[in-house]
Amino acid sequence: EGIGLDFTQITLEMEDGWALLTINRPKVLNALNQETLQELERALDEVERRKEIRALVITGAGEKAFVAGADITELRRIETAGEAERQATLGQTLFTRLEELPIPVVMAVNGYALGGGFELALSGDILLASDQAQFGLPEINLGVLPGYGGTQRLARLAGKNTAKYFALTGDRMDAETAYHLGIVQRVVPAANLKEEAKSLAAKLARKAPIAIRYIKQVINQGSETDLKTGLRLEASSFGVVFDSQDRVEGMDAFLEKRKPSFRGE
Ligand code: CO8
Repeated sequence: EGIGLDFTQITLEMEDGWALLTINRPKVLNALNQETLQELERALDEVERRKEIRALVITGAGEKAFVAGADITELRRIETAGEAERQATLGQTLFTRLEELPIPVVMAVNGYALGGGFELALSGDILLASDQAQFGLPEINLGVLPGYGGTQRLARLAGKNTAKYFALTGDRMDAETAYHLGIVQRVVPAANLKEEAKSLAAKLARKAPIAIRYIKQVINQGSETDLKTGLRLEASSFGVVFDSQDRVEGMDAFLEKRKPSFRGE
């Protein structure tokens, strides 16, 4: 089922309890222009509005690319430093919103994830990569730097000097390397990527939504604080989640030797 049918740069489809968002500009390797970012924003509005959506998968159209970065044709037309800063901030805000979405976001990286495309992938919760995927921050080769969070998220995820290496050289890494650096959680043959993403999203969609939301939040916020603050956050969230009906259901189901049915209450 297609939802948000007036999109022209992306598609948003409702699956069984989860949604599939595809960046759909294959002729330019799904490069992100302003219109695409605006549609992404609207897609997130829709995803948050529809409570039946319990996981989101993001991928790129076509065989070759996930997203090959910001649209360089548009980038070239930016005239002032102020406008460049404004656009970087807009993109960052959108990717942070994605990162903070109360449902899990699976990035199904089906090919090139470069520049803004790598930065988009880095704002997801779980990265599945095709064995054909390539990651990189080639902004340096354009005489600029990553502007949608790449310098920050890659350094936090893979370490400072790993981030420096890739941002300074513009070198690309393959999926296997990204896996070993802890950037990607699983590498699968290209032909299986869709199926893998589908079954992962379906699995996540069956979990208890409140617990899912707090797990994401506690790990995200906790990784930005000291251990003691993070532990307090974990304990208080544990208390909040313990108050849910789904907690009763989960534990009863275990004791009654049946599958739980979580309702997000
Ligand atoms: N923007 C615009 N067009 C693109 C982009 C892009 N990022 N990437 C590819 N295309 C276009 C090509 O121009 C080409 O168009 P045409 O058919 O009209 O010639 C078409 O897509 C197919 O691409 P190629 O022919 O180049 O395909 P190849 O297989 O030869 O190469 C590559 C694939 C290696 C992925 C190559 O296309 C490439 O290097 N692309 C650019 C990658 C890049 O530099 N990305 C970083 C962009 S900058 C960025 O992301 C900054 C983010 C932060 C911005 C913050 C402020 C706004």
